[in-house]
Parts: sequence; C-alpha cells; structure tokens
Amino acid sequence: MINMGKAKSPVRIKKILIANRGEIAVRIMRTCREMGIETVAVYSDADRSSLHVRYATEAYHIGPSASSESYLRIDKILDVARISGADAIHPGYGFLSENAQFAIKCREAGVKFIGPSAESIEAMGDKISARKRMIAAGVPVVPGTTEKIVDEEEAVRIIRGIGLPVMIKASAGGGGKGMRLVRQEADIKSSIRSAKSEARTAFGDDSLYIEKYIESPHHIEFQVLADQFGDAVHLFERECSVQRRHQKVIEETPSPIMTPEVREKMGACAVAATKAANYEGAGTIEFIVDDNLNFYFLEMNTRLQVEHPITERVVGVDLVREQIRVAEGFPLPFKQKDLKMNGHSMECRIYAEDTDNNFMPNPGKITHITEPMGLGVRCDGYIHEGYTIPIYYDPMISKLIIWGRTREEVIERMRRALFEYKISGVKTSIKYLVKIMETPDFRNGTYNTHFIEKNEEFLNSKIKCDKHCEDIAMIAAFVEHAGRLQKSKLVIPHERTLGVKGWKHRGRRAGMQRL
Ligand code: MV4
Repeated sequence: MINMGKAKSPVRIKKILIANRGEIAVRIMRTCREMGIETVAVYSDADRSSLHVRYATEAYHIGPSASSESYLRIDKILDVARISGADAIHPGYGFLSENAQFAIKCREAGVKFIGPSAESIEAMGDKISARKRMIAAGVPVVPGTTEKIVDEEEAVRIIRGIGLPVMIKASAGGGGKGMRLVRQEADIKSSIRSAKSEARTAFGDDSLYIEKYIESPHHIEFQVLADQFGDAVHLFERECSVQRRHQKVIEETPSPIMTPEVREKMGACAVAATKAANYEGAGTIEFIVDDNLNFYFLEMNTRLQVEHPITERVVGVDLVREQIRVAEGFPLPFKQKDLKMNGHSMECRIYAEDTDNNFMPNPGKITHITEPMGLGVRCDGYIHEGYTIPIYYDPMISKLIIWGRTREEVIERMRRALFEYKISGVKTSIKYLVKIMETPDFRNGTYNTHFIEKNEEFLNSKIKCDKHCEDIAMIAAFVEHAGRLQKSKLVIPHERTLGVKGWKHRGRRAGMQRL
C-alpha cells in the first residue's frame, strides 16, 4: 500500500525531548548520542538526581513526584519542548506513549511525535475498532463480537452461539484491565455488570466485547516497523508467556514453540495488521496462540516496548534509531528478506520487590550495586550506588538481556549473569529469576501463560538455588577461616597467598558449585 499523500523529503531531527524517566529515557538518549542528536530531559522532584537528567544535554524540572503532576502533564512537557527548541518528542513506554491527545497536541505545537499518528493510536486503542480493522485486513482475530454489548439478554444469546467459556473485555482496556472470564451461563449477566462498571471507572468508557476463551494460550508478539511511505516489515516474534498478574517477567526470541511455517504466516499477518492501522514507527502486534499453533490477533501496542532489546540483539537492529529515522521521513533501510534471526536472546526484568512477600514493591536506597558484564550480556538500567528508588513509579529497575547461539547457552549465561548481579539496600527479584531458570518447564521450553501459577510452589519454595548456595558457602568459608586464624601455624602455604580475605575467595568458589 503506497501512501503518496504523506510522502515528503526527510527533515533531520536535531534535538529530542524524552518525555519519560528511568532506564528507557537513558536507553533512548544513548541512541540519540550515537546519532549526534541533542537530548532534553524532563524530571520530577523525585528524579532530581536520576541518571536520565545527568545523561541529557539539558534538563528541565516539570513538577512534583506524582506522575499525574509531572510525566503525564502534556502542557508542561510541551512548554519545555518550546523553551528548549526540541523538534521532536520521544514518549518511551507507559506515561503518554499511547495517548492520542498528546500526539495531537504535539502536532499542533509543531513538534514531531516519534510514533504513529493520533488516528492510529486511537484506532488501535479502541479494541472493538481494532478487531474490525483486522477482520477487514484478513488477520485472524479470536472468534467473538465486533459491536459493543448493548443488551444483557442479547449477550446471553450471542455467548450461546460462541460457546462457553468466553472472555468479556473492555474495548478501552488492554493488558488485562476490565476483563472477565465466564465459564457458566449463570455468571454472564453479573460479569457483564462488573466489567462494565470497572471499565467505566478505569477508562471512562464502558464498551464491552466478547471473545471465545482460549485455554492455556501462549502470548506471542511480533515487532513491526513502518515508514511514512506505507512500507512495513516485521522483526520476528517475542515469546512473552512468562507473566505474573499481567506483568511480564521474562521474554525470549525466538519462541520455543515457533516453526518456520507459522512464523512466516504470523509475520505476514503482523505486517498486514500494521498496514491496516496506517501505522508509522515501531509497534507490536500481540497474538494469542493455542497448543495447535492456531494464532489470533489480540491487540496492537502503538509504542516501543520494554522487551524491545531482545529483538535488537537477535535481528541486529537499533529500534530507537529506526524510530527516529522513520520520524525524520526516511524510508525503511531494509526489506523483509534482508532481516534474519541470529541466535537466541532472553530478557529478565529486575524489580525492586520482595518476592517472598507477595511481590510487594521494595523501594529505597541502593547501598551497593555490581552489574553483570561479559560476553552476550547487556544490562539496561539507570540506578547507581547511593540512589534512592522512588516510590512513585514502576519498581522495574533494570533489564538483563542475554544473547547466545542457542536457548540452552542463553539460559546458562543468564544464570551466570544473575549470579554476578549484586544489589544491596533493596530487595530485588533476582533470586526469583534464578529459580525460573531452574524450573524444568522453563528449561524445556514447555511453558504457556499459566507457567507462574502452575509452578508457584517450586518458585516460592526456599530450596537451594545458586544464590542461596553462595550465601551458605560464604558463611561456611568464614567459619572455617576463623578456625584457621586460631591455629594459623597450620595454614597450608599456597592458601596463605590469598591473604586474610582468602575465605571470601573460597566462599565464592564454593558458591559457584551446585549443591
Ligand atoms: C485472552 C485469553 C484467553 N482467551 N483472551 C490477558 C491480558 C490481555 N492482553 C489479554 N489476556 C488474555 N486474553 C481470550 N479470548 C487469555 C489472556 C490471558 C493472558 C494473555 C497473555 C498473557 C498472559 C495472560 C494471562 C492470563 C490471561
């Protein structure tokens, strides 16, 4: 599909305002620096000493810590764009990234919003309208309705036609909000009522639609990129089924269940979906996939996603760079046939939370941090020693992205990197992630969206994982060392060269062995 109306000659962007914070703000600025583009940071009270403020060419305070008074304030952000002379705004993920009103106000202010048009955001943000468009484009959607529920009795009749179980979903929802699973006919009306009131409260829009419930699905998404000329490509899939309460925990590419044939079909559908959305920039087409590899469009995310680095690593493309190039008006620099997957990549999201205490957020001051390094390791973060993780924002503090030639190599490298990762001062999810690496269903690649609940007992048990091994080995080595000091005449000569701190060395070495 060629859209000649939009075609124009490229205009280079010289300065980008990043309307975000944390690791993603820093990640975007890194690419800007490589491209010779100046960066403008905005920050709240809580972020005065945050890395994104120090990394940027210039930084502007936009208000109190609560995001509703800072990172969500369209007026203040556009004031900064004007004052700083930024010619574009990158919204990152979360905050204003999928806010059509923000895209409109940027356009009115003469600032390029790095992302799709307000019309595309709106069309995909409304799930009923997105379903209609996908059906028209020949993309398979979950069997269900394409008009909002107006009458409860009628809904009961429709559901009899579809067959139970079904999901009742809010058209303005996504990511699990305003969603009800209905297994029994007797529950239909009450589920509609509660979903409706939840949707009205959460989104100010109580439109609902119905989908057949897909039991035990995989969540597989395709990365897409589209230029202003109507050209679009996909950058293969990401397997995102490891989720806890609709929060992704681990993502990987390729998906352990994918076949070349299904990948080609799903990729073609992802590109068709992107074109049907008149899309521009980087986006994600989410599918649910059943055990027989039947796939259905679920929703489109009209932003850069948290897990984009695994795609970058396997496909060899800087997605932020391509977002900026497309926003400048350049055509895509590659065709679909130029894109290949190389090896395997996996991301662990590191949260400041207490995994032993119902995953309660655990913000606070970082007293020590050592990040993993070495072959195949990328660590996208923003925290440092002495930094206080604010209570106001998402508790994700970093992303550990691993590459290897095979999935097995990646899992062992991930365990090694998690072992190297030391954060003191706040509780983190690192130990829990090690447990996932040691769970048979995960190691075998035989998991779906029920992985966490299915393996809850193992994941929450305190049986020894490497992290515990290390602690125990350290204590053992110290006790032994204290004993040695008392009878120091008996110290074996070669161990003496390790000095007084020798116990630490021995403890670490022992910690590396599996008990
Ligand atoms: C579904 C589904 C089964 N059938 N829709 C959850 C979040 C939202 N994006 C859609 N979700 C689901 N929609 C139908 N028709 C199962 C889920 C679902 C899920 C999807 C992806 C990842 C994790 C999930 C966990 C529970 C339910």
